[in-house]
Amino acid sequence: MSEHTITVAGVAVDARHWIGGERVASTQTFPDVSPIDGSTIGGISRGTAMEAAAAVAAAKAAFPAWAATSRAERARILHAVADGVEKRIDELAIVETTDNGALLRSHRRGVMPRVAHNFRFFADWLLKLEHEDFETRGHTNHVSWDPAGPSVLITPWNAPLMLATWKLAPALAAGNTVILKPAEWTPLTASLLADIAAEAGVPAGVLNVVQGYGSEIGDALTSHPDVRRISFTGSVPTAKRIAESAAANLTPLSLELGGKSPLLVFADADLDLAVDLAVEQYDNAGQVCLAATRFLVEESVAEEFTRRFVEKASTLTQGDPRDEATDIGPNIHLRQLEKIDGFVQRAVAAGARAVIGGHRVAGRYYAPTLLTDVAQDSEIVQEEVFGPVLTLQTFSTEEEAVRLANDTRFGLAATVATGDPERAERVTGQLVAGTVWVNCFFVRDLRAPFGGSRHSGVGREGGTWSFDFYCDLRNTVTAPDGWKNH
Ligand code: TXE
Repeated sequence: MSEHTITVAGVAVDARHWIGGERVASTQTFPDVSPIDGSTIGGISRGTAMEAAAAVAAAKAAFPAWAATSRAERARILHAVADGVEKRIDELAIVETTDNGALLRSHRRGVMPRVAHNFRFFADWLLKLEHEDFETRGHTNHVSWDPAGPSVLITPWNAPLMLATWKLAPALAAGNTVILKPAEWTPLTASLLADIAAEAGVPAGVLNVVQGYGSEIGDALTSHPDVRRISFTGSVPTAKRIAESAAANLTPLSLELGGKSPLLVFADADLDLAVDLAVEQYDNAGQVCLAATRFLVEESVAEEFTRRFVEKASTLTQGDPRDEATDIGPNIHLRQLEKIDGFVQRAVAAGARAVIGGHRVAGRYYAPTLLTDVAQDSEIVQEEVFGPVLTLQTFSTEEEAVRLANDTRFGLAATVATGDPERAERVTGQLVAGTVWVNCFFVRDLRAPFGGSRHSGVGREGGTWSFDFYCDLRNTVTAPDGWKNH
């Protein structure tokens, strides 16, 4: 333990950066605040351009050896990281909950086991990564995946370790070295992961973690000429700033951004299922990029759907995310709460009706809200709120449902509830969305592509698509009997 150790629910977390296999402190710190009660957890090293440069230099120095490490050895080390995560699931879960306010029971049973799985999945996928050879007039075209180099990963606070490891696992598997910058609201689990990775045998400089405000350390990372890839999950305005900064070096970008996804409920749907899917949208206090926040319900069942939704939503328990019985925890910080409430109050002033909620509750919580009487072109229908605020509109034809569903600048996901397989096929084929769920929600196989269109992002993550991004693909063409001519 050092003076830089923060103890969170009995777990020791180092508040410094992790650069080149060493803990590095900045001269200044920033406060890390728990959304559960607003208490200060501790002071975290506040990185600047200096630490950014040091981390990129460490990643650059470590790259040749890691890239040359055999696939089998890289996979073995990543499985060891997964083992380390599994051993510390309870610690990671309580630290993450204290830091971001999401449910402890979800972190324990769902999220942290999936964090371990992310490492196992990409380690195993690496070993299977192959492409068929192409023949052209007797010449062989052989495709290979060469690691691209130091990669900057910038991640948000709503699912910190989960989203970081979606990027980290394939980047490391591919043979890249990494500089991970977690959100300033949730710095802790990335620091624990640095410890776990070091114990698992990830060499010094292969994984670097830097902490700080995006506005202070971000540009130095994203504009650095030695950075070969940038992967970002966060907001649209920040994505645009990063794209501008990366343009100086034409650094390839992967951008996973927000959404305003629809849930289409047709009259032929199993209404109980549709209501279950709808209530699920309050998960993580609505701070989920994929959330289906716009309910589009066929007119003839709208009243019944609303009645059952209100009945079910009123059974949700809001409170301390560490309690087993809690369904909805706090929102991340006061600024976010003010932002959420601003959206709701402006919508109400414009004529919306709060069927439930529509106001803050004590502390950092927002009452689960459903708004009706909202216009398609209104702010509340067009903009991502990132809180427990849902809207309901009705439609009378399938064409109208599709038109409303596609009528935002986003294209991340869509959910369709229908009992008619032909309708499902027709409708899903017309939706602009990277993921479309039919009579289900949030299920995803890591082999499948994940990402959004339009302002929801650029590129796809998952399976081979992740390796395509983190690698420079090379085609080696060999002449027939090429060796005889030399
Ligand atoms: O995001 P930011 P914020 C949406 C959601 C939310 C809004 C604002 O609507 O209300 O964004 O959240 C880093 N260079 N989503 O302000 O700023 C920052 O430090 C480099 C949706 O927290 O995008 C953090 O690590 N990095 C989303 C990360 O970017 C910079 C999840 C995300 O922060 C930077 C989160 C810069 N100039 C928010 N400025 C999703 N897609 O799930 C900031 N950062």
